[in-house]
Amino acid sequence: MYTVPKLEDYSPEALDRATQELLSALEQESAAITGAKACEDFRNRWMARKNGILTQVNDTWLKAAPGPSKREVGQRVNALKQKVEERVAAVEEQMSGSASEAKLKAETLDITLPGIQRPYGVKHPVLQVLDELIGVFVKMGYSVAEGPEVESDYYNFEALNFPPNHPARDTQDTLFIANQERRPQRDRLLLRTHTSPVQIRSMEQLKPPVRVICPGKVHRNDAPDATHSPVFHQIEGLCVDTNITFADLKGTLEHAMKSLFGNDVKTRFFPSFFPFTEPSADIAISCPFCGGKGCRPCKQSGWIELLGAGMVDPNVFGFVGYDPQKFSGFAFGMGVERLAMMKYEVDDIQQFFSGDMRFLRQFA
Ligand code: FA5
Repeated sequence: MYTVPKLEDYSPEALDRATQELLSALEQESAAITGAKACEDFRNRWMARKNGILTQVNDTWLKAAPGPSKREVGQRVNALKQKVEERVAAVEEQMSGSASEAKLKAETLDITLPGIQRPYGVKHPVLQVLDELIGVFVKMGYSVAEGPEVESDYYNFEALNFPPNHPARDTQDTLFIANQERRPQRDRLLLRTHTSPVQIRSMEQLKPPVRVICPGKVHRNDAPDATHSPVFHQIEGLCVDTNITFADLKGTLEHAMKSLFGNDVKTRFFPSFFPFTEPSADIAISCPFCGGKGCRPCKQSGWIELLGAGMVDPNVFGFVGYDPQKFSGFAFGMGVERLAMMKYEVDDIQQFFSGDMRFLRQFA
């Protein structure tokens, strides 16, 4: 490794030799530098104020030079200083250049690679029908109301004119929340069996005229089969005003069914029973699969039952403080999955809950 020699001879030839030796050492050392640390060491070795090679040259060559040679030695030392500084700067620049090149290489982004495809989500077919039906009723001036899924016995049954122990309760068996034996029966909580309790909650809050639809999830102790599910959705409708008649109910439901299934669809009203409507009806539409000729989904009858409806029973008005002499109204409750089955020609209700992507993709 190069060390600065003491000069005995200050002749121009001797100075030339010493300078040349120093410069070739500078050249050799700078060529061997590979990393940032070596680059820093190189700078310190040559340029550190304390004991760097330039400082040593200053001390051993210039300061020790006899008077007559001082001028020339000074000029040479200055020229050397400039060369060393230039070399160190060049090495440093080269290092930072190759560092940023390496950084660029490491961070290269290949924009020709195919991107990650994230498929769009779509609304579940049951929600699609639900929203479509809400749109139909909103256009007729109805507003949307919602109620709790965990409901009290009072709203789910009692205020809808199902007295305790009435046999009509058996058709809507459900899950009751545990450990409520100490509570009065009307306060006991259960999973609602229909959206009809929202009728009561709406009438408690609003004065007639009332036009609301109430979409939501309901629960029943029904064994799953092709048309039954223990959890399903309903849309309830309620209209209360002066002079509302059964003809209004028929016209409203016919319009809704035609909006959903097209103008050719026919509706048919069968007498039925619900404790909270009088008279009551079950409503069927002509089978959209066979056009009414008879097929498996309509059990060869040509008709498919979709909803229950009727004129609001005056006893129900009694529970919410409406005057039955002054007001009348109709109500209906539809099974949304059954509507979706008809609309999309799905022959098994369980498909909606299967989560099978092959089934669901058809509605995208
Ligand atoms: C009722 O739930 C009444 N609350 C409807 C009503 C409202 C009548 C207002 C009068 C006035 P029902 O139990 O029939 O009625 O059920 C209504 C509809 O829900 C049925 O026509 C059917 O489309 C659907 N539905 C009933 N049970 C199930 C089930 N387990 N799975 C899927 N859909 C069902």
